[in-house]
This record gives sequence, structure tokens and C-alpha cells, in this order.
Amino acid sequence: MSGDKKVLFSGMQSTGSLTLGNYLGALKNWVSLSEEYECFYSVVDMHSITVRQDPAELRKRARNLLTLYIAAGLDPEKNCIYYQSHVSGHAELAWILNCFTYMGELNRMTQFKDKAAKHADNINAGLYTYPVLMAADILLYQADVVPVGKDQLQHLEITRDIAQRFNGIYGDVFTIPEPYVGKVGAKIMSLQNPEKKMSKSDENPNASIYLTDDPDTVIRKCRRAVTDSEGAIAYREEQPGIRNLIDIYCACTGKTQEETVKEFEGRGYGEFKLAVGEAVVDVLRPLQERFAELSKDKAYIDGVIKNNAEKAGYCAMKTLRKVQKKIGFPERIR
Ligand code: ATP
Ligand code: LTN
Repeated sequence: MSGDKKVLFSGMQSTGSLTLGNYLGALKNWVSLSEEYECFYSVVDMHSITVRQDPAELRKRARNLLTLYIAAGLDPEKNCIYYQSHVSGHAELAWILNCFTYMGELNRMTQFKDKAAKHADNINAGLYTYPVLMAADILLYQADVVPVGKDQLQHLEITRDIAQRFNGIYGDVFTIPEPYVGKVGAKIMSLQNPEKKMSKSDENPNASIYLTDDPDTVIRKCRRAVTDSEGAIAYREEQPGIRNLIDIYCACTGKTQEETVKEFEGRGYGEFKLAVGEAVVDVLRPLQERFAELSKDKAYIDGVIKNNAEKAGYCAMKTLRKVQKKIGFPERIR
């Protein structure tokens, strides 16, 4: 948007505590991309309320998440780290884009189907139009690239469709974004059911490793991970539990699948699970230390929140004004 760098946008919901899946599938890639792009990393608290939230808890989680972005290595001087709810342009553009999105498209979204099944007592319109707000997030900043885990690719596809439809009518208003899915850690599965993704809203705490888990908890969860009775450490379809542990081990150590399989050839599951646990602990330790330090510095975090909301608001407004003009909203009188 400014300068020569391409623009990157991504976000995470401030629901629940972040898991190792969120870190390896998303946050870790964000850090590695942050030098190359002009980055907007949002705490998407407006998306969070598609599921009922306790207000005090939501506020606390949003702040923790924003702090964690910085603890993970994103420099808030170089990356725009902000709360979605502090930039009203997201909601304004989402409304406009709602009028360019078909119900037939939204009916196909698998995340909606999953969440509707999980929250059968609260299938609200916001949950249904969630992908449109996500499209607004991305298009508002004219993002070229959007790093996400595999589970979000369908939402990226609908974002592209909406943008192309809009551009088809009004000319080149929006940049068409490309997804970026990292090679390792793209989909970390539940430790208790390796057919399901590791999710921060899983009701079984043993299914997910949280970024705040202490070393003993991490090791215990890895030891208890559901595997199989094959007895061999191999990367095969038939062994989803072991495959997932190999993925975690590779993502944490930087080793390849082949190297890992070779390293543990002829060794037992117990030994392998312990090694996986230790690799995870090594990744989490520096993150947790930095998070604890940053959390104490209220003034610093407050400054980041204020400055970056202003910066994001300025960029968002440029796109929003252009869109409003294109669709025929009356000009503002100054
Ligand atoms: P929820 O359980 O509340 O739906 P979630 O754990 O799926 O949440 P999101 O906030 O939806 O997390 O996702 C944040 C980012 O983390 C997204 O880019 C998503 O693709 C990525 N992500 C989430 N879960 C995983 C996973 N198990 N493996 C890899 N990436 C993941
Ligand atoms: N839907 C995403 C979170 C999200 C997002 C975005 C990701 C909201 N807006 C814009 C990338 C770009 C999720 O559930 N993980």
C-alpha cells in the first residue's frame, strides 16, 4: 500500500488459548514473512463474537493474543498489529461485500457447517456471513498474500471470487489475494483424534497443546497422544497419529520427514513421543518467557495498540472511500 513491498494480511480469533497448531500453521510463518512484506496482523475480535463470549474474558484474550504476536517475534514498529474492532472500515466494507456475495456460495462453507453443528443453539447470521467479514479484512488493505493454515483455503477462495466479481463490475478496485500455506505444520491434528484438526475450542484439553502449557504438561500430552498398534515410526496414511507426531517434530526441529523416520528407526513409540514433547518444549520456552516480560509492560502494549490502530485505520479508509465512490454513495461535503 505504501512503498515497494507487497502487502500481507492475516488474523487470528481471540477465542480460547492458542494451540501449537495455530503457532506452527500460522504464527511461525507470519514471522518468517514479516521482513519481505508490508504486514497487517489483526486480532480479529469481531469474528470472535460469532460464537457467544464472556466480555471480560474476550477483552483479556484479545490483549493476550496481541501480546503473543509480539512475543512470537513480530516487531510492532514494522508490522501493523491491531484490533479489528478498532478499525470501523472492516464492518463498513463487510456490509457492502455482503451485497456482492450469494447465499449459495456461503452455503458451501465447511467451517460454517462445522460451527453450526457445534453451536446448534446459536446459528446466527454473523456466523453465516463470517467469510464476508474475512474478505473485507483482506481486501480493505489490498493484500497480495494471506498466510493461513489449510483449513482457511475455502475462505480465501470465496474472497477471491467476491473481489473478482466486484472488479468485473466496477473496474480494478481490489487486489486479488493469493493464499500462502507453509510447507511444514500446515495442518496439525488433534492428539486425541488424529482425523480432526487441533483446535483451540476443543473441549478435551488433552487434544491440544496450548502455547501456555508448562513443560510437564506438554510431555504428558505427547505421551498420551493416540497412536496405533503398528509399532513402527513411519509416515503412512494408515498411521495418522504417528504421522501427526512426525509433522510436529519436523516443524519444531526443522528436520525433514525422512531424517526423522531414519532417526527413530527401530525405536519405540514411548521414546519417540518423549522426543516430540521435548522438541515442543524447546520451541515454547522462549515464547513464554518473552510473553511474560511483555505482559508486564502495560504502557508499551497500550502504545502499540494506539499507534497501529491509527495506521491501519488510515490504510483502510483509502480503500473504503474508493469503494463507496464506485458504488455510488454520495460524496461527503467538507
Ligand atoms: P477455533 O477452534 O476457535 O475455530 P482455531 O484453532 O481453528 O480456532 P483460528 O483462529 O480459526 O484457530 O485460526 C488461526 C490460524 O491458525 C489460521 O490461519 C488457521 O489456518 C491456523 N490453524 C488453526 N488450527 C490449525 C492447525 N491445527 N494446524 C495448522 N494451522 C492451524
Ligand atoms: N477466519 C480465520 C481468521 C481470520 C483471517 C482473516 C485469516 C479472520 N480474518 C483474514 C486471514 C485473513 C480463522 O478462523 N482462522
